Amino acid sequence: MVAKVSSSRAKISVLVLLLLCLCLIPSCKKTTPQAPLNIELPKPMFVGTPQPAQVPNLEKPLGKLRPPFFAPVGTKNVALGKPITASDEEPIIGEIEMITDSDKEAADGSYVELGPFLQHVTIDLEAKYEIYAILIWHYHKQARVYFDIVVQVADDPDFISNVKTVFNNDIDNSAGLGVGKDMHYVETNEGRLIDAKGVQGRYVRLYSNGNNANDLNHYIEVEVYGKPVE
Ligand SMILES: [Ca+2]
Ligand SMILES: [Ca+2]
Repeated sequence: MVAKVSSSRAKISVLVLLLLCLCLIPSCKKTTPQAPLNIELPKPMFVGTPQPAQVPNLEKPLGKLRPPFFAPVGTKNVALGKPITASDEEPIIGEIEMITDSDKEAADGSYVELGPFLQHVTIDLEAKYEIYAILIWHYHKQARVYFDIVVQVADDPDFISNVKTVFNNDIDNSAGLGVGKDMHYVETNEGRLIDAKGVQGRYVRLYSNGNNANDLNHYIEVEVYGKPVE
């Protein structure tokens, strides 16, 4: 009997030791210090998030401000003032350069209007970065939903090498880049924050294919939060 008790005690001790080890292992891993991104928002043009009717697969509004987004300390907007090209080289309104000029206001004179149907813009970050977040403001004067939003990161301007898709809400593959699982969403002054999870690349490309109000494609600003690849 005594022997039995002590052997089960030994078993319990081993178990406790094992659990202790398991608990301690994660704290041994080197963790990168994180900080919330410092995102400056433009003035809101409407209250709440009106939900346009007849948009399939539409995300429900959060009903409150977006919570802070944490990324490694030192992560900043590396798209500011960087060169940008577009599938529509002669926008109907504005200049392509306005997409990375830091002006995010909704007013006329702050947005670029690209032609109808599928269009894309490509930002050259001029070096390879670890990308943690991509923020997009298409248009926020009215509550709108843009279609076929696909965001990709690559090593080359032709998007052949090391292409990674970080967002895709093209539910029927009409853009030909694959069926996307992300949801449609209403544009607000908060812009859309895409969690890019530290993906590496130099070029960022954003597609869209009109919106629920018209066939045209608008951009106010795109920010790419990253850190240089060490
Ligand atoms: Ca701008
Ligand atoms: Ca589509």
